[in-house]
Amino acid sequence: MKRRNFIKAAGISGAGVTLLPGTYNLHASTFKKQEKPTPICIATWNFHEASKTAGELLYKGTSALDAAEQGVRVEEANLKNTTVGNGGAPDRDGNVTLDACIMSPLGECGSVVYLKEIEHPVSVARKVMEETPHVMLAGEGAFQFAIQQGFKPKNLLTKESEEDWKKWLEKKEYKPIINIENHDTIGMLCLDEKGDIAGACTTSGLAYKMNGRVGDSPIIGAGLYIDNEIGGAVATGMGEAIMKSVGSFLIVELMRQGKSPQEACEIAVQRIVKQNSNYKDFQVAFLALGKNGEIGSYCLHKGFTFVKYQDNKNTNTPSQSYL
Ligand code: SD4
Repeated sequence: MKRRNFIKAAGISGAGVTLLPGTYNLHASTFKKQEKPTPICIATWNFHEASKTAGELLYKGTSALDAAEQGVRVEEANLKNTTVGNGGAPDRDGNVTLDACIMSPLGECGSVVYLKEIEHPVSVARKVMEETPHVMLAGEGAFQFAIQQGFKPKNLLTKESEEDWKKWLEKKEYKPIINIENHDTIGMLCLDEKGDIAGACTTSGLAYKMNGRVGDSPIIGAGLYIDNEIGGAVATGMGEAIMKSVGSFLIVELMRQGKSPQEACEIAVQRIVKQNSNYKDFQVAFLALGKNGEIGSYCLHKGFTFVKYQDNKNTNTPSQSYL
């Protein structure tokens, strides 16, 4: 929806802001609900290999949880993806620090933040979920836990990423560019044969972020949320804006109230617009999947696409945008 229409629909005039709930003029869904959906994997951006890996597993009867973990691991290992796992862009001090989370159909979740030297943070997050009484482990503690669990440490800073970082250091200009850099976080939602939904999200975060910065991707409710009675949602883009809106949780709760996945994603983006006067300067995008197989996606700026694997094929779909 264009800003002008949104302002009209939301009852915003001049300095006075009166939000009229339920009056948004929202798009119809591109993907309709299905009577009995066959397994589906959807993922942010154009990660065909990752969605094919997860999708094929789903069609072999693998659980949504296993498929989501295996799917996002493809991007964690992909050296060409400089926003996830091995080969991820470092922070401004040269550290590659990874954030990831995973959530099961039972509502269990695990998360790691500021994890160094471990190629597959999503699998460490899963171990946190399954082997500890906690939800989130950070930094050195997360690393020690990973080592105890048998993960092998590895240098994740590739020669290319190091060269790019050194080039960046010449000017030290911190300005994430919409859809150009930092846009390859993978968030994935899987619906399996039994009709259960799980998801995972993994990233190295914003390139050249401050040392210690953590974004939305490992935060349950912000970067990812699953409620197996309703559906799931994942996010990508400027983590600070997504965290402020607890976007993925918001989407699932809107779906619980009867909004379609598409409507829910649009309302979440509109919430971010309302909360951030500088919304033109960054990208956010959401992806949602209902229990009935219905899909929604919406982003702030044009340029976000998502991939869906269903019935033996991948399709890539450009998302509708607010601007
Ligand atoms: C973050 N949301 O750390 C992540 C970045 C991202 O595609 O999604 N990039 O803020």
